[in-house]
Amino acid sequence: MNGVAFFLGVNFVVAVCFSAVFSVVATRSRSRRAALWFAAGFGIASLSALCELLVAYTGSSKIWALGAFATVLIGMMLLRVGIGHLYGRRLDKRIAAFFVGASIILSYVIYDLPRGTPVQAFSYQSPFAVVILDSAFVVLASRGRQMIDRFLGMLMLFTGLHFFAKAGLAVLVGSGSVAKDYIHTNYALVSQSATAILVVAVGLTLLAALVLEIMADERSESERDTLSALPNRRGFNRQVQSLLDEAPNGRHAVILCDLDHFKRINDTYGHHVGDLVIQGFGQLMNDSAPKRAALGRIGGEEFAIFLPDTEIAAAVLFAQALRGATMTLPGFPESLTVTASFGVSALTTATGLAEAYRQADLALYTAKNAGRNQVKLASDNHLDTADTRGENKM
Ligand code: GH3
Ligand code: MG
Ligand code: MG
Repeated sequence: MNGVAFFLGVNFVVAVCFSAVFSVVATRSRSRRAALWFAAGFGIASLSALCELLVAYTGSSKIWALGAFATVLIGMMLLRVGIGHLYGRRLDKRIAAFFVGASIILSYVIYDLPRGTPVQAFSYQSPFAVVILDSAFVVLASRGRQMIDRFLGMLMLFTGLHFFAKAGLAVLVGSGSVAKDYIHTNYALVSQSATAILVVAVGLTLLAALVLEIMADERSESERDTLSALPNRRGFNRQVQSLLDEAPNGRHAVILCDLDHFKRINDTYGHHVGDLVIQGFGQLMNDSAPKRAALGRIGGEEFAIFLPDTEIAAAVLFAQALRGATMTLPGFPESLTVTASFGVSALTTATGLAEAYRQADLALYTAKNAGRNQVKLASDNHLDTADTRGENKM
């Protein structure tokens, strides 16, 4: 078997495999449309390898040569559409269709030109370069790029430019005097093997971008409590850790909070109303907490708040405001007043996280014992016994 035919076979199988994998990924991905466009792109582009073989081994070279050109270009354009979905820059379908149509006509026109001239070689390769370079710019110009996106952008930039290098090489070493000869040239061997490598690299990188996105979504799902819409204990702990990593020597505050007599609410009004209270309290926490705070539902009716770079007095004021707002949670029968108890502690480098939680928990316990619906402050190793019940006392 001719070496080029071998690479064409490899390219065909690789492109079909990517098409299949992207179809499967589409069933799990938030970016389902992008994955489906990638599947379609690789599927169509895989046909070009078959067309190249038909150019060499059948009588009607011209039609198959045009087919090879068109399928690669359409496949690339479909990748560009998918990239537009993934990176938030949609492609105008009419412009895309016009560009592909015009490029196919151009390739038809240049087919009979002497092969290996600069005009022929660059006219042939430029449409591929334009589509891939445009994709590269969409990726590189997108916001919130991660490492994988930067890598993809640079890889596509390189891939786009390599088409110009191919054109230069075709001019230098020749790509066969007629299309039928192409498959027997050294140029074809280099060109097809470079394509094989770049197709695999781009395909794997796109796949990695989608898989990383799926993993991030799964993690965020596994760290969220669906009832309160707050992070669960795992999500809360992770957020606290990243806030601590940002400011390891800062002075932070921890607030633990527990809804009062919640069992009684369930028993009197039903479990459904209990659920609505948890939902309402979660919403209240979300609405009233500072942007940088970490919030969490860490147990059935237990919640935690981590306030980074916050003095303890400010944390107590915040807890006090939250306590007041809890009593006016909207949407419940008048006979039902929801209250909550709070324990507040300071976290410094000397305290450590575990100790800060322990102290906040002790303070919460004291608030419960002191009659509930109040905020208690832990300071150092003893609890500050100031009764912070009521709006103005603290
Ligand atoms: P205290 O003031 O001492 O905290 O009394 P409490 O009744 O709130 O505390 P207790 O620990 O005795 O009961 C908590 C109740 O919270 C028991 C449990 O059934 C209920 N609970 C836990 N998770 C949920 C939930 O997701 N929905 C509902 N409706 N109830 C829940
Ligand atoms: Mg409770
Ligand atoms: Mg409890």
